Amino acid sequence: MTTISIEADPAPIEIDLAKTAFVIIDMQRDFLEPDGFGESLGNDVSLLRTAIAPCATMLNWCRGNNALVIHTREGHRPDMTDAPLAKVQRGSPSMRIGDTGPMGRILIRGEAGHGIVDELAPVDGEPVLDKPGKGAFYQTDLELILRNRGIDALLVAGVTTEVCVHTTVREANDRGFRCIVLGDCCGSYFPDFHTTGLKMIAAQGGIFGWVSDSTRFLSAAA
Ligand code: C5J
Repeated sequence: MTTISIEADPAPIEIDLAKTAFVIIDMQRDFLEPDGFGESLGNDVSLLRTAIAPCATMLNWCRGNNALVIHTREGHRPDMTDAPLAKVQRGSPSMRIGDTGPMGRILIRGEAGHGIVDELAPVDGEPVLDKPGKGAFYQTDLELILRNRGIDALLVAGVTTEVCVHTTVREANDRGFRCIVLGDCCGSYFPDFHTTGLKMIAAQGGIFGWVSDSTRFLSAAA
């Protein structure tokens, strides 16, 4: 057991590193790469790409210290039988899930855009969860994996802060996992949503969890 205390908002938090997993949400080409789906919708992907380097540093630490790393990808089966109509019909008719975008069919498993960016590519032994929804617990075996490994705290990273990161943190919090969201490892196309999204997690005494960053985590773990 190695217990560390991480500086965080609203207060420092103690975690046992043996019971902690690093969960990286949806760092997929379609959201992060120039020429991806996100950029084709007019978004500035550089706002998300700032999260890549801190995530890579965290990955490196986790791999060197035998910490559980879990990657998620948002997307659907090629026949889209797992995609609710209400989700598919959202947005502009020319840019919907399953349509052909700059890197293949949008949010469809197996397409180039659905893959995780090269800088954060999963390695053997790191579970990769394909999720049909925004939350990483919905219709996946994430909870089973975490319980089987005795995990009680999550270091959470990924995109976007206010959508899939937030949904996952809320789901995890309701299941009794303590979430420490690493703000510099997250990103949003809307800077004010990123800032407010992080504030919402730590507000009211940490209503959904704690907010810290990779620097504060790494200095606690050193
Ligand atoms: C994620 C989205 N990953 N914004 N998806 O946040 O649709």
